[in-house]
Amino acid sequence: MTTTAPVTVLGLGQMGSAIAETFLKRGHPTTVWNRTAGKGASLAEAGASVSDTAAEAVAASPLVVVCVLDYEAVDEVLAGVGDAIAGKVLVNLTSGSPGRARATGRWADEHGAAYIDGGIMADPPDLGTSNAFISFSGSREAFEDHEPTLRELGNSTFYGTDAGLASVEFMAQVATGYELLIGFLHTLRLVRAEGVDPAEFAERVAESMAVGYPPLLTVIGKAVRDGEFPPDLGPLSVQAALMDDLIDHRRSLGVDVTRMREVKRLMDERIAAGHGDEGFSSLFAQLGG
Ligand code: FVH
Repeated sequence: MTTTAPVTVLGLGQMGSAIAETFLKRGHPTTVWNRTAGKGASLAEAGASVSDTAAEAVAASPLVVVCVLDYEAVDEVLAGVGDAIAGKVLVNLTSGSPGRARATGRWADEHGAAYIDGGIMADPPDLGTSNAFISFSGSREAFEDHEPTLRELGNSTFYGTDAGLASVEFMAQVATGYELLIGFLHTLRLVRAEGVDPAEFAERVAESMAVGYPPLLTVIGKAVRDGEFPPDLGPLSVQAALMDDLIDHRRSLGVDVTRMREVKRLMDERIAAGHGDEGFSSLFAQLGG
């Protein structure tokens, strides 16, 4: 497979358009289709072939990338494609659950296509740059055959032949971000209520996180895998001593204390179980399962 292999892109929303644009810029003959006509105009000017139907677009290339809003949309698009997918490699970059990815993989299999699922962790303008991270899983053979083309989109990692694994990675990355960011938003209420500039505070947090969090995350991941918990962030017995003040401070300013209460409860439970010398990562053992 040369790096200028032909590609078809189904779905020309913000992300689908960025994908098609990236392929075009890197010299891949690119065929595009979108449910609503007209969205391919600027891509056509840049050299893309615009098809009237999804099935016609699929027929144009051995590699077919679909990136639409959700799995309801994927199902609709693929229903229109039908047997035209036979013999092709279908790469689905639409976000969704591992279960939906596996089901789409079975659909591809029943229709004679190889299936690769993917999760894009990037904003559309970052596609094709080193700021884009894409998880892939599914047919290893198809991934290896088309790896140079798929790598045009960004840093690409293949997670295994279970089609759901790319989505597991994507969902876990997205969830990590949301869990952290909702806590940050609540804390910005506290910061603002205390008369501190939220933008300046955010800059300071960005700096301290850039230094402290990468090694901490690595330590926590290893501790959870091995079931051995060092005193990361200090021993729980010391950390717990701050929790009442931390919760009271937030409550006094009308800031949400749900997550802080959870942290305190888990610390109390862990200490009561005789593990006060362990660190924050040891709260994992209190979460069950
Ligand atoms: N945009 C982003 O920042 C992110 C970042 C990380 C991952 N995603 C995922 O990418 C998928 C597509 O997102 P998008 O940003 O391209 O979304 P839109 O710009 O809203 O475009 C949606 C396209 O889906 C088409 N579509 C919707 N429903 C149907 C349907 N029933 N049948 C066929 N196509 C459908 C829509 O077509 P049209 O409305 O123009 O006719 C657009 O092409 C998504 O999974 C993100 O989570 C994006």
